[in-house]
Amino acid sequence: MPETRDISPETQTENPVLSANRRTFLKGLAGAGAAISLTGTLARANGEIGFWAKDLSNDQLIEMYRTILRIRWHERTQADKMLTDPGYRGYNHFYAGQEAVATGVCAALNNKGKFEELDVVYSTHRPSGHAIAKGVDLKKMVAEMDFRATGLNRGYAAEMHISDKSVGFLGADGMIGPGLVMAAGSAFGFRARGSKQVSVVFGGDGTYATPAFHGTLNNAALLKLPFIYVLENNLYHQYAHYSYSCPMKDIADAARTYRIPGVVVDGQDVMQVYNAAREAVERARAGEGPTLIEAKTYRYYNHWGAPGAKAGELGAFGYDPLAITSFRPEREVRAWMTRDPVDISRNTLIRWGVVDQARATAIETAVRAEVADAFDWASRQPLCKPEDGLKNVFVEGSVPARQFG
Ligand SMILES: Cc1ncc(C[n+]2csc(CCOP(=O)(O)OP(=O)(O)O)c2C)c(N)n1
Ligand SMILES: [Mg+2]
Repeated sequence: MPETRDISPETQTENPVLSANRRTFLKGLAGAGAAISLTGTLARANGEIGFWAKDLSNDQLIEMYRTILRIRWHERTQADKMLTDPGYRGYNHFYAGQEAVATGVCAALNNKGKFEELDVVYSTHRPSGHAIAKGVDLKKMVAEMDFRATGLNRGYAAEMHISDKSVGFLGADGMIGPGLVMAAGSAFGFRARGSKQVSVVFGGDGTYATPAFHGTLNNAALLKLPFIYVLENNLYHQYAHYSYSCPMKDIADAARTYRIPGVVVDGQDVMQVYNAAREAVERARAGEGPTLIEAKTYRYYNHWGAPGAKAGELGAFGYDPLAITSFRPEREVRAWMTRDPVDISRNTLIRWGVVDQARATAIETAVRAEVADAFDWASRQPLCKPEDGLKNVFVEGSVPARQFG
């Protein structure tokens, strides 16, 4: 059964396993060859989650830290642009605060190689973090969000429809729910072809009350599809708390209905997310069927755009006359910000002896420069032309009907 625990920042304690010095911990494990118990941190319906992060190389661990930073600085830079640059057309549903979820999940996937071998990710209306973690070209994504003709999707997609087949990022989706159905369709295709690929879909707490959630999990369970649903529970859908649409504290409990593993994970801790995702991926590749992962997390900005935010500062707070920012208490936002995914991942790497403070700072400086470069490059790209609006939308000529079978 999925573990139930209070994950509010006030009661959150650090994972005792991850808090231990990594080297000492690994030494202690040597020869034991035992399954590692993360009692009190993670559990799934039919057993404990493996501590997969211990197998990652220093380079892989640092790359996860870089990804978290890349997402964070993308969000901060774009929010500042929206607040200060009247000529900037871009917008976003900001992902800051949730970076460890996309990063930990995508680190467990195959993101490079031939399309027929890639694991695929379907995203939401809040896609920038998922896209960056899956490996899309940052410059082109930044250009796309500003409607540039050389953007990832030639400026046709902007934020809510970005996609990049070359890395298996099959697209953002403005609708709440249907992403699950499409992702399960890919998973069905993989199973039918005998491929080892895995299909992952991200979604929010707002999807629980949709028919797509229940229909998809039911069918994915019945058909044992290589399908993973990563539900990012950031407590709110738009401006309503999730308790308005879900009777359970842990949405992962729903997995019990469909007899699949339901995992609750601390979405602020990339190692925990990675462990849970890796376990689900192993299960899916082995033909054992789907997993529901519920990552408890929080977004620092508001539902959409940057109301309540100030340039140069992280997050959005306070009261505004349109009541867009006042749906959640400022102290709740600040409490969650004390468990910041950037800090948690940096501190873990330092504790494990993977980097020291100076190296961590140098990595962050380099990522900030990379993000600044991407925005600079994008700002010099040609804009879409209105007359091109209907190009690449309709197929010209006739398309022969084709029978599958
Ligand atoms: C089918 C559908 N209904 C309503 C909306 C409007 N809408 C956009 S985002 C959103 C809330 C989504 O909340 P959640 O799933 O928790 O994701 P979050 O925004 O918190 O990341 C709603 C209701 C929509 N896009 N699609
Ligand atoms: Mg939500």
